[in-house]
Amino acid sequence: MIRHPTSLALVLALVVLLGGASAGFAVDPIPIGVSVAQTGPVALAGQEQVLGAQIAEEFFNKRGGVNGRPIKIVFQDGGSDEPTAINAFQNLINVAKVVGIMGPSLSQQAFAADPFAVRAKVPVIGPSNTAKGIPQIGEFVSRVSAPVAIVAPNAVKAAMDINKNVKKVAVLYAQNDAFNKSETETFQEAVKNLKLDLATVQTFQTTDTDFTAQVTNVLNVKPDLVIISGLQVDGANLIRQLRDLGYKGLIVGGNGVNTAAIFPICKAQCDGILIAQAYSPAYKSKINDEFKGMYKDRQKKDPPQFSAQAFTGVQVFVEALTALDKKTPIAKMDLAALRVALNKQIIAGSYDTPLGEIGFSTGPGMGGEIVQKQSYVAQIKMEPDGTKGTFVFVK
Ligand code: 1QQ
Repeated sequence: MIRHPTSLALVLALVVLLGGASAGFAVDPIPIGVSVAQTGPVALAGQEQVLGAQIAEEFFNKRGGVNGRPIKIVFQDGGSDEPTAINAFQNLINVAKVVGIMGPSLSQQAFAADPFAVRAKVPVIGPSNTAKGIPQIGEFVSRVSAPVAIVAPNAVKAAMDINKNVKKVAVLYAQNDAFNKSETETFQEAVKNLKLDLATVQTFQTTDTDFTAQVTNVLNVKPDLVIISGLQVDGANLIRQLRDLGYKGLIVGGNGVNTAAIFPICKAQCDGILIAQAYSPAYKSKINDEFKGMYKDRQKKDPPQFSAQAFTGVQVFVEALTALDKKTPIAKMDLAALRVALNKQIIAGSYDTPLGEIGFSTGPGMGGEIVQKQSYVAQIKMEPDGTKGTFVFVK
């Protein structure tokens, strides 16, 4: 028997709280973590990923979310380095209690942060991790970003189509970054396979700002083609200095410079750079048209690859959750079981996305690699005054 009025109030409050919590669980939004570079130099690409994820959240919630239950994207800045990405992952896993994480931006960060999710049995979808070995980090890691080995050689072939006399090639890469080391391996292999002459290989750091020594060595071999693997800021500065010091031939850039956010750095000198693409705005499908429309409403231009891949990562979570919920109502599952079942469902599914119809490889130690048919090459076209530019698709 409760006599004291405060005890009664306490019990009532408890009843309301518990009742509310259990009723709320089924209708509360499903938290999906997104940890990409919102700060630091990689935010040049990360801001495009944030936008892609926000558009996906709005798009799929308008469509009814997960069988009527909305999703909520929980953003946690992954920064541009490994410690920030690791912190963000731990926060999303332990504090925000997300069902899964899309992120981080860099392969370099993924090799450091993904193991924390693997140990906690939390599904991770890489939105832009293209280095060799990402899905092999562990059973809970997949990616919607086609690996460099599949995408990058297309840009070298495109350069040879444009200049049939390409023979001598100079390669430069950032040696302190996992993605760039992986990408340059692919580029150098492509150069050899295409019977071109790899005249020099120059290295730099993603933190470098002065590339005079490397550019001088490149100019000395008189290359017909220069291939660069760097991140956004270093890559764009290197391109600018190559042109400043007199290089006039073709340039192939890697995924690191695959964003219009480099335009303010290399300005008119960004013109002509060839970059392989895992997404084309011209891809014909209903969902791509819808995604493109929503992106254009906001940005007044076609969506870039990083936004399309981020949209796709969220889409995979939503559609896998929807399929899982139809088999086993997820509101009745505890979080640990849900995360494990969700990971299985992600890998098992196939998805009609802005990137095309995609799926994932399966098998022991092989799971989680994206299976995607489409790949393209774009060439940057700048206005002569260097203020504006576009990606023109050439393949
Ligand atoms: C990687 C990449 C970067 C260029 C993404 C921003 O492809 O780190 O794998």
